[in-house]
Amino acid sequence: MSTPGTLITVAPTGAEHTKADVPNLPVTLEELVATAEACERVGAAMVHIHIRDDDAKPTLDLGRLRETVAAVRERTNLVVQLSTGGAVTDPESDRLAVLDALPDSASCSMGTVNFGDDVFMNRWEFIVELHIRMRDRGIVPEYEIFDLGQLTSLHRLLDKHGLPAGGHVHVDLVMGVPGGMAGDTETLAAALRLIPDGATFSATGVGRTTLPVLFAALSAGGHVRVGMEDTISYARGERVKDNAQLVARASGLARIAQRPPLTPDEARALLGVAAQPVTSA
Ligand code: KMH
Ligand code: ZN
Repeated sequence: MSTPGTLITVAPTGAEHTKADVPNLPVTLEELVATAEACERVGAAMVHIHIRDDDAKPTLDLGRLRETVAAVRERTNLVVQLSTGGAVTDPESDRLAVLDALPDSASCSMGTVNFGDDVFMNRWEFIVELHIRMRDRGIVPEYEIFDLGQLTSLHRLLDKHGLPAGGHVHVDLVMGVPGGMAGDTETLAAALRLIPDGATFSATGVGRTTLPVLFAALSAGGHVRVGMEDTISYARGERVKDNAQLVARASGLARIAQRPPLTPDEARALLGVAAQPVTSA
């Protein structure tokens, strides 16, 4: 399962933080693309994107998503991953329609989970629909795992419906969500026992679990996701300056672990993402 290099994904925005609370959150197209450029310079190979509207509120507007995919492709070489998770309030129809923006990759959350005071709903039939539509469009999924039972669901999905586009299975363990699995080494080790043979994994720790999960993932031969979607604290009492600061820290630790950051092209090869993007469904 381990590879020599580390895939670093940046999740710069998310759907939960408000611009009022986090003024340095990238919410406009220009802020997002400038962030993506800065993060690529310091070692990111993939960007996990949620977008905002003119009022900085989360949106799944298809026109904006298409414009975002095009702009990030034009100004970076990053693997472009769109969130199909959206915000907890987004309807399934809008979440499925995200795929019409034809990103290189998209998230596919593997089950329903309490999400702080909310519920992040992912019905089985919806998961299957995402998986199949992604394969039809040549979009490589990243299976988002919030709790251990969701890895059992992933086995069920692959057994019943086959491998995804690209033929490779890549999982992201999203740890430390209030309502999901804990973000610590013991839980990561438990998750690794359940990951499908041949799959790669990355991990991200939400909030104060960011560093324990980063260290645990690197030591276990995994990849990492960092970004302001998942944490806005850099250290105790110190706010994150920008996403590139988090990526730079992860890159430094990956180098110390003798597993330097993968380039975007190396990440494409790892994930089974086509060198040339699919531009029509
Ligand atoms: N915003 C969360 C409710 C994903 O991007 O696919 C869901 C989420 C997962 O962030
Ligand atoms: Zn997300």
